[in-house]
Amino acid sequence: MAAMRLLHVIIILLLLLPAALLLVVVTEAQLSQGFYNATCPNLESLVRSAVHAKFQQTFVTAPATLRLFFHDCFVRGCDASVILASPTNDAEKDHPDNLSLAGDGFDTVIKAKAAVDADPSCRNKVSCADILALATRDVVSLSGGPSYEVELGRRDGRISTKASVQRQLPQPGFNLDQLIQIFAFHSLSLSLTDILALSGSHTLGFSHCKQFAKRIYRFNKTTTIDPTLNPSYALQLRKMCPLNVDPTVVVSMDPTGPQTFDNAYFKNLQQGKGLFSSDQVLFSDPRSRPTVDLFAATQSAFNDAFVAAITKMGRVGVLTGTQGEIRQDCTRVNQLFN
Ligand code: HEM
Ligand SMILES: *[C@@H]1O[C@H](CO)[C@@H](O)[C@H](O)[C@H]1NC(C)=O
Ligand SMILES: *[C@@H]1O[C@H](CO)[C@@H](O)[C@H](O)[C@H]1NC(C)=O
Ligand SMILES: CC(=O)N[C@H]1CO[C@H](CO)[C@@H](O)[C@@H]1O
Repeated sequence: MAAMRLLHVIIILLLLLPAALLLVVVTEAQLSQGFYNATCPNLESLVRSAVHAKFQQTFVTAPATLRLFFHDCFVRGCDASVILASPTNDAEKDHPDNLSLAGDGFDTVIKAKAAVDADPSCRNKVSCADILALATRDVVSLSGGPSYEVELGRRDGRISTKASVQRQLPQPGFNLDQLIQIFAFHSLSLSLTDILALSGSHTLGFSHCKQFAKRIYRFNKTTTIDPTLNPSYALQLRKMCPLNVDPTVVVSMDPTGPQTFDNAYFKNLQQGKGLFSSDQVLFSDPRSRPTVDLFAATQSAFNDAFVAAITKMGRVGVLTGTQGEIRQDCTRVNQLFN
């Protein structure tokens, strides 16, 4: 009889075990808004003033930081691995895709980290990954976009490889199926609405000519200009990006202005003025066109979707708890003996 009862208890425990394990995994992976409330109560204002100072020096701070956060999250998760420098030029930032990563994004994080660490209560307590997430929120709102609460508690990664960049970032020539696939690949399966809202980031910043040269010079064997491109916009682009243009030349991704975070991106798509195929396809494809129309018509619908999507993106592959480390210098992993 006692043996039977013991068996029952064991069976019940075995049944509960997976649920208990799941709970541990789930709680471990969670970020929270008040994560540093006790350890670094002034964190948000310290980051905000450092970012603001940098933004006043150069507007490029905004697009550079926003894109840096995207690249960080998409390659190995939001763990600031994109900021690590490699003595052998073999880190994520050494991949050719980094040409777009203007140095000002890196500099923003480094300056904000210095401001945070200058406060004795915060010193070496806040991850570079969280500082990048906060700085991203700040540049979006400084550029006229929405302001939002940022979830915190990320830890910094110790690994950064050039090779990991290749398959993880979307390319400007992607069609909708390829975009859906690569965004879904990132564990939290970012939805089609998330893809649209995050692509709205292309309301800010610049692109090098080579990213879309194919669309204006040699679309395919029989067609020179991509027929989904507005013809007068195509000619404008050819003027700004003549053949054999200096590879450092950049053009605004939003022809109505690269400095304001607004829904102009979606209005541009309606007029055939999406700079990349991966932008224009969001309007050409009937699956996403209704959402483009909604975001073009209603700024607040775009803002709300953007906040939801960037919050989701900020959870991709994060290290939490005792994983990773709190990097002391954002550009290098902590030395074990120092
Ligand atoms: C949907 C797939 C995406 C593709 C194919 C893509 C591709 C690109 C490319 C090729 C550039 C220009 C790089 C250069 O030549 O300088 C660029 C710029 C930029 N992207 Fe994206 N991107 C995508 C999604 C995103 C997302 C999700 C974000 C942010 C959440 C983002 C933010 C930016 C920003 C802000 C810039 C301007 C950078 C600057 O001016 O320094 N992009 N993107
Ligand atoms: C952290 O502090 C903020 C601002 O004081 C407050 O709104 C929030 O509720 C706090 N969160 C936690 C989890 O303590
Ligand atoms: C080139 O693109 C045009 C426009 O999309 C299309 O009609 C044509 O069939 C394509 N030609 C080739 C050879 O792929
Ligand atoms: C900001 C940054 O790290 N840029 C590097 C990008 O990659 C090229 C080589 O592909 C380096 O020369 C840049 O320094």
